[in-house]
Amino acid sequence: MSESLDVVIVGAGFAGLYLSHRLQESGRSVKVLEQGSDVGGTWYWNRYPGARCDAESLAYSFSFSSALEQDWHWTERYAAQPEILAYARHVADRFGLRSRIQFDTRVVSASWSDTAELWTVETEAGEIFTANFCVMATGCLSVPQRPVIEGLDDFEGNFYQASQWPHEPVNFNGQRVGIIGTGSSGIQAIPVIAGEADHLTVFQRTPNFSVPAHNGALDPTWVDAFKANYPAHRTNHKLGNGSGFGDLDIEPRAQMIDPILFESLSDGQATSLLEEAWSRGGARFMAAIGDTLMNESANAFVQRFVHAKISEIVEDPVIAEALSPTSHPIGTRRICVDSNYYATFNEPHVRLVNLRSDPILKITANGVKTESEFIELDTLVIATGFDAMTGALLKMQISGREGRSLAEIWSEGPKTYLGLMTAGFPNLFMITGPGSPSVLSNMMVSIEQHVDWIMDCLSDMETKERHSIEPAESAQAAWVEHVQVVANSTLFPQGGSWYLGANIPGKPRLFMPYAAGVGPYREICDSVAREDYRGFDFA
Ligand code: N01
Repeated sequence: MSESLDVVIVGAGFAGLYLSHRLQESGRSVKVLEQGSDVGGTWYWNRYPGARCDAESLAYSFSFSSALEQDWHWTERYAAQPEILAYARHVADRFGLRSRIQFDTRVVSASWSDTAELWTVETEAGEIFTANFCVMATGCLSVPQRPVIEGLDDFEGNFYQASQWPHEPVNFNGQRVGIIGTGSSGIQAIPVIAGEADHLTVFQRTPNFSVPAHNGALDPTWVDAFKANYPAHRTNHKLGNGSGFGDLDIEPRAQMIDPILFESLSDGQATSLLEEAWSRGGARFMAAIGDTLMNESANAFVQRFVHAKISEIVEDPVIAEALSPTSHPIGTRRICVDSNYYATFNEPHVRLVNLRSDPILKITANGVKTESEFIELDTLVIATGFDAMTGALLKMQISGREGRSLAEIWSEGPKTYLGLMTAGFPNLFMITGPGSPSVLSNMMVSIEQHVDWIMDCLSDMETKERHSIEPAESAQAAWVEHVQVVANSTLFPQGGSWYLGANIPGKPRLFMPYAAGVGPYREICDSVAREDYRGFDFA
């Protein structure tokens, strides 16, 4: 039996929630298929100790309902995973979204019929849904990457993957714990695990740059004053030339701030800007000097500043050096935001194993064998990242016109127009897809922008009696090239990061997110719509 709908959405994270709300409001029939047992997407799965957002709570939240933004009380500057999940649940309940969501449902395929002009979406259980439109709200970091390490499956102790953490509490008391992976997840988890475990061994292959969060409880007076200006702040976040994280001063700043360029600063001035940003905390550290991600000298200066900070915090100079990244410009791998990460290595029961000088040979039933020693463990945690941006899409069998598969068409890297659609796949939208600011932005800003754009597009199609939309090959090719040109004008491609697919063996190397900033990107999308959806073909 199949169910026929206007729109099928895959994924009930924040993107799926907001889109289903807008569709429901517009009177369209919609079904959301979600593989988890609840809403929340990334915040449903990533329950590892210390998991919290690296965007500030007042910015990492929906703006579409002023009643919601006024009513919801964030307790901390950077909300922890349980609070963000509670927020997602609140949104689902408040807007009556649950009745349209089918949980515990994994989509295995989506195929377009050229004759019926419909999508057929099939689940693992064999259920079939047909719809005029299919929207992939599948998240950018939703397919965990399991490292290829000999013997990983042989470990007989407790084993956890950060991005698939159990729902029951995990207790590390009295245990010898090992953790592999020092990206954002590992850097958040390590201080918290160290607080419980008898002994913690951190297996680090590549050190990452991390800045202090200076997290803490939010001051209700500050929150009230900020919320009094919420619309202006939101406009600022959406239209600014940065990543949409925005300023969190009480008085909203100008939207387009002229960046302070490195060459206009003396070393002393540059250092004071960095000191101020370091003591304020958070990822906005990267914006202290406006061309840090464009100018190698600026970047090297900022790197040296952070190396000096690591040396100040970490007592053992050998460990400080091992923790200091030298393989990539700062910010070209996602900057981490931590609470006591570097200081954790001063604890006598915490050890760093530098896998560059002492690689893992294999994992055995009871520990990790490196080139120089055997480390016995009761518990092993892996925080080894994701098949980012394309992983969830390519895990499904998606086929478009003439049965051509997305995997085949993207075999040399993802090709999209605006990160919203792919040529040959009519009526298939992606939210925060490759080619849009996506993972380089505040996801809430980008999700709302994509959903609003899609809703306007659907209404326009209805008015003009158009049944299908897809990008023209030429517009798509020009966009793919533009995304690369923008990326190549920055230092990002030097990062060797998951932004490029570099963490997955065999994955094509292509810089996937659009690096020009959320404001300029929004302006492009809006101008495309104003010009009768320039670059799209309709049937
Ligand atoms: O994953 P990562 P993540 N042997 O890919 C190591 C978002 N996020 O889950 O660099 C040994 O960054 C790997 O080493 P290397 C955020 O956007 C946000 O931490 O490949 N080590 C690296 O150290 C973030 O960027 C938040 O040499 C191996 C680590 O595993 C993104 O998710 C919180 C290995 C993977 O780091 C991904 O972060 C968490 C091997 N075989 C995540 N394979 C917040 O909002 C991999 N590694 C704060």
